[in-house]
Amino acid sequence: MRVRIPLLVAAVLVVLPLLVGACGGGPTAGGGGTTVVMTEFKFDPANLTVKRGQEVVITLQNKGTVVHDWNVQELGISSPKVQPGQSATIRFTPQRTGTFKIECLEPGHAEAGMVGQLTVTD
Ligand SMILES: [Cu+2]
Repeated sequence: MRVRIPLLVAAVLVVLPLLVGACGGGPTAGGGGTTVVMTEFKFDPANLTVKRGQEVVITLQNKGTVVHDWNVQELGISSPKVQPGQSATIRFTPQRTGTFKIECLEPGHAEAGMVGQLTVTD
């Protein structure tokens, strides 16, 4: 027993970080989604082109100092409000082709330039 317990502890210490590492790196690194960084007062990238009928996954990263959000009102797409330093992921499947306005709906932000364009193609 004196030998087995330290071995078990050692095994757990080796295996656990591997499991945690495997889970932690998965969806964001390899998911194929797009990341949009939000600051005062812009989206980076501001313009996105996507395919009609294909699910779009966008991770919104707020690297600014005030709350921001990401919306395409014409298509009924609204992100949650993202607090400074936080991220949120939104998913949608556009059903119409065209060019649509992206905007932050916090008061004054769109007017300050926090806008972009979502282009949906066939
Ligand atoms: Cu904003």
